[in-house]
Amino acid sequence: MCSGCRPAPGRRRTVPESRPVQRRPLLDWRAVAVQRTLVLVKPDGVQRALIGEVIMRFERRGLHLVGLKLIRVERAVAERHYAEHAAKPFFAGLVDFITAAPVVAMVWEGPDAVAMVRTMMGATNPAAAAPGTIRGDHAVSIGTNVVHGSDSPERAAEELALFFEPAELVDWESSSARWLE
Ligand code: DAT
Ligand code: MG
Repeated sequence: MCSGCRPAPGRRRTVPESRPVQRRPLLDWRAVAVQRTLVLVKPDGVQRALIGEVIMRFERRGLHLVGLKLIRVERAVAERHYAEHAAKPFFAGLVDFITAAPVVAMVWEGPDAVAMVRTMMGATNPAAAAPGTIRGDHAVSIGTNVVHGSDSPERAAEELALFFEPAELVDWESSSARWLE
């Protein structure tokens, strides 16, 4: 022990008593629902090396990642996923596109996560996608628009079940969680 570190004679160092970790939020204003939403980095995003770019945006925003995998989307899954567009003229091309090469499927969790992800993705029409959004920064075509995000909590629940087994979703607590609440 160095001489400067030595306690003065007759004095004892006191160690603060350990206290249980508090799990209360720092601020108690949470009123919005915590949601989970499905995000896909589409084949064009994977091919253009934008996987990290997409993940980084949601991660830095403070959303919580609970599922992640690189997959090829089977045709039957693609047809179910885009069933709402089955009657549209672009449907066949859309299914061809999403099954043409691997995608990254993710589940992100957070307050109002469904709407938050949609806002960060930007509009479907690239001309309307605001700069600063994923599509507004990285897409010029309505077809190849880098990302998919569920458009409602109900669709999010269906899409999660379509792309992930329950056991593939990981419950874990981020050490920064209480600084985001
Ligand atoms: P989003 O992906 O923003 O939820 P959507 O559900 O309306 O948009 O359409 C699904 C995808 O279909 C979209 O990401 C790109 C493609 N798509 C939509 N409208 C299209 C169009 N008019 N022509 C070609 N592709 C289109
Ligand atoms: Mg949609």
